[in-house]
Amino acid sequence: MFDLFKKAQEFKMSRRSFIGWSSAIAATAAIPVSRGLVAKAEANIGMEDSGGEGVWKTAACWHNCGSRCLNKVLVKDGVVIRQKTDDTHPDSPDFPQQRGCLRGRSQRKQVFNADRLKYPMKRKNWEPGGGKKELRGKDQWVRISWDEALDHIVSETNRIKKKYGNESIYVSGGADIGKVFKTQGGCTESTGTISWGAWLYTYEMLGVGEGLYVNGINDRLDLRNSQLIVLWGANPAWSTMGSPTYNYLQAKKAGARFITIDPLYTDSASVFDADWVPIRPGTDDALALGMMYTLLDEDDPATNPLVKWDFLNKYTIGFDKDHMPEGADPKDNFKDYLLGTYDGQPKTPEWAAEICGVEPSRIRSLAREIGGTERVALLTGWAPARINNGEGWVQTFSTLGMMTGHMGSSGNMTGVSCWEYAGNNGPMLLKGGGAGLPSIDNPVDNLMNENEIWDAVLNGEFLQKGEGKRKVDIQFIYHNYNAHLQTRSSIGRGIEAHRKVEFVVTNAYALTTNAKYSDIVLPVATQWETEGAVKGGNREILINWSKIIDPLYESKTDIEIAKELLKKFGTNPDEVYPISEKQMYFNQLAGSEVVKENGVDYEPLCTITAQDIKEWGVEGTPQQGRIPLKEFVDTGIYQIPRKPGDNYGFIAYKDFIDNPEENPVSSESGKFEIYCRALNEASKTAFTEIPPIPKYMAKAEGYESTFENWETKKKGKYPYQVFNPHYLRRSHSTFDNVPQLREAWPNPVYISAQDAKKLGIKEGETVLMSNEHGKTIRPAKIVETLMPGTIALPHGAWVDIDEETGVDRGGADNMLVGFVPTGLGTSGYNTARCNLEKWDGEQLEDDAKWAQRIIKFD
Ligand SMILES: Nc1nc2c(c(=O)[nH]1)N[C@H]1C(S)=C(S)[C@@H](COP(=O)(O)OP(=O)(O)OC[C@H]3O[C@@H](n4cnc5c(=O)[nH]c(N)nc54)[C@H](O)[C@@H]3O)O[C@H]1N2
Ligand SMILES: Nc1nc2c(c(=O)[nH]1)N[C@H]1C(S)=C(S)[C@@H](COP(=O)(O)OP(=O)(O)OC[C@H]3O[C@@H](n4cnc5c(=O)[nH]c(N)nc54)[C@H](O)[C@@H]3O)O[C@H]1N2
Ligand code: SF4
Ligand SMILES: [Mo]
Repeated sequence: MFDLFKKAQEFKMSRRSFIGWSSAIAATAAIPVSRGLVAKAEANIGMEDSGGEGVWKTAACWHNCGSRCLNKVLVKDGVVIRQKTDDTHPDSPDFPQQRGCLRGRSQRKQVFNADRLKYPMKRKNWEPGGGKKELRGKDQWVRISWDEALDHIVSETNRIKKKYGNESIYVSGGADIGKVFKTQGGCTESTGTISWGAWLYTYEMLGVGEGLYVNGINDRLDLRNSQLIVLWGANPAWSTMGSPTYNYLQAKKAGARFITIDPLYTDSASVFDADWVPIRPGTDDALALGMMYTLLDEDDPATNPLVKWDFLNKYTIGFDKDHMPEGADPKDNFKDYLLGTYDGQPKTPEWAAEICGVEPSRIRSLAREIGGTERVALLTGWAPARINNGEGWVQTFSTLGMMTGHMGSSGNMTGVSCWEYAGNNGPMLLKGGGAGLPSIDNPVDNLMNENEIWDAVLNGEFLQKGEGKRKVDIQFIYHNYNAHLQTRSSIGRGIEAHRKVEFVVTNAYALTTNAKYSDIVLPVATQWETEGAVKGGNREILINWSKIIDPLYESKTDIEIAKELLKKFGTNPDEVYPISEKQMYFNQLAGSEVVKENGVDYEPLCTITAQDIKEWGVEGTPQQGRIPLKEFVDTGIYQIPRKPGDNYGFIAYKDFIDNPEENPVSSESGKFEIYCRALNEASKTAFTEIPPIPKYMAKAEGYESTFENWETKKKGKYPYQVFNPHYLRRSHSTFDNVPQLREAWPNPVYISAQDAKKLGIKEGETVLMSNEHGKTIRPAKIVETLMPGTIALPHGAWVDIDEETGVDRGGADNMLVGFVPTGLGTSGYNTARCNLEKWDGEQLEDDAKWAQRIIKFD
């Protein structure tokens, strides 16, 4: 997953001051964990808490934040008194420290938050069969014992299974609870394209993406060889904390120029002093087509070589009628589509401008810059693909890289730069070991697409991939280790679905949205309260965190809960967990590997002695590795120092480019497919048809749908486009309940100064965003740095619905995102539209001042 950022251009914000600012937020008083709230702190193996100075231990920062950093806590007398980040070695561009962000440094505020759930509880008006189901989300809570809670879960499971079958149990988030239900006859599960948007289901067929996780770009040191870096819908300064922003700055220092193509002038654009090309969400394919038309139009191999014909001819199929796959209609080639030979519409910059909002002259100059520069990094985040009908974006973006030949050589790359791989791709140089648990099959094969889950619950059918519609009658929802009601489309439909079924259970450590709408809630321990684990991040690091404290209050770890449930079901927990949690942790350490200096082979990371095994009290075999086990556990990180010219560099697609016959890509033809038969074919049994070549398509609930009449440009009921940048105060919904983070990063909705003026909205005034899916309010942050006509509603705020009006005051993005399954089933989070107006009710105060969700029992 990731790393960090630094240094500004315009603001002259230095790395130190930026980090210093975020750490200032976290640097508050020690958390009182006495009063019986916290049991004793566990010493690291071999590191005793002397009770004197205390001991620094590596604490988990385990969230899906797109990064992974080193976070340390000072434990003294069983109390966590301070946090710090990576100071294990001096910081340098080649060997950067893995520094934590404001969220990681506030981790103890989350672990010891006053809103931690203390006991198992049930909804007051719940009874077997559901009781007053309509009260879900607004009922009172009653404290119950673990025994009672588990008995209810087991008896309801058995009742529901008997009446409706195992298919009627939907376990969201899988993990340990999924395993339990798989041993009890199975359960329905779900799947989706969530993070990746349209990349997930398409990359293999198109032959791009280098196995997706490697996403088709080069490693960070090679980035320094790019002359031009285009960040196309990517904002590492917000969505990949850790080192990526710092790494990009090294490329800048080496001479690279930056362009960002984004509805928002981002902090990344500011830090990199980028030229900003504002664009409407979900219209990037139109821009790319307008650019490709320009390339074709202006290309002259002798005087102005903009199109890399050799590249197209050797490595791709489908560009023109002479390079079509067998069986395809030659008229279906991409070049003739661009020129409008058969459809009568050349995809000129003027045509594109009307859709994407970028001036035709800028479209032309962008094409010339990208086509006319020798070494270019075309980098996109996943956001522009997290749209309805998103497949066309993957096709157009990739084709632009092929046409300009910016693939497969030093300084040239076209692919996804995002999450833990932002600006730094290539095989992992370190690999964590497995826990050593058996895998458990699910006897039920229902897999609901997450772009229709709540509709499936309400309507009783879903599309089983590759097969067709299937009936389903979900009567039990068990949420574990996810925030589905919050993070999947259509919270409104989700709440309806939760109030329809007979039983809802959630494991949670605070009253999250999932938990709030449940019948029974089980308090789960955080990762600070588990044995420890090894976790990868960017390709150069492996992190190893230890147990900090025993589970708080009556909470139990995920595995303990699963084992207790198995016992109650009459299944021997050893079938699923034949080894202890400590053994699982040890296995991860013992199985961890590090690349050898040749950059190809791997060796064990840890040297383990018979004495180590005895001290740990586990089963194992002594082994020779790179560093002593104790050193890895005490340091908490192993990081490979890099230097230019080392053996760890990576150039995406290089093998294919060097020898395409020997090293074909993953597509049917073995070449990059501009014409992709397989994609078109797969879409015929999915939601909507996808053309085999990149073609512009108006997106469901996209820009065109903001008009009542496209010809006359009369706006419709929902004239504003709304999209969801991933936001620094939280990792999705996680951390949103931490008051200190709320204070540091208020959660406004960003609207453009032009729209604010038109609507008479003033800074800080509460505004209402509404559409047929829901309504939500937020204070307005008026900025000059946003594409007019668009609204940036930060992703992941905890929904907080007024039951009278149905209006959410939390600013939850998925109040406005509906279920519009398109293409192969991509979640279309960034294609939504709504009305925007002044809110005539009470003005919102800062949510940092809101009461926390602290449960009081009668
Ligand atoms: N509108 C809109 N929606 C989006 C997106 C968007 O951009 N716009 N982005 C999408 C993306 S990219 C993603 S990845 C998804 C993320 O979707 P989710 O994975 O559902 O989101 P999180 O908030 O990370 O949920 C993690 C949950 O697990 C809980 N948890 C944490 N640790 C533990 C533990 O040890 N045990 C248990 N049992 N629970 C734990 C946390 O409290 C939290 O409730 O959201 C997607 N949703
Ligand atoms: N702070 C924070 N960081 C995170 C996360 C988080 O919740 N919080 N989540 C992590 C996860 S799981 C993931 S998957 C990644 C996601 O990483 P990304 O998908 O890269 O992140 P986003 O913030 O959604 O979008 C990146 C940029 O794209 C822009 N954008 C949005 N829609 C469009 C569009 O249609 N066209 C163009 N050109 N630009 C667009 C946004 O304004 C934003 O500046 O982030 C990770 N990082
Ligand atoms: S939340 Fe993510 S980016 Fe922040 S410190 Fe933790 S691992 Fe690093
Ligand atoms: Mo994600």
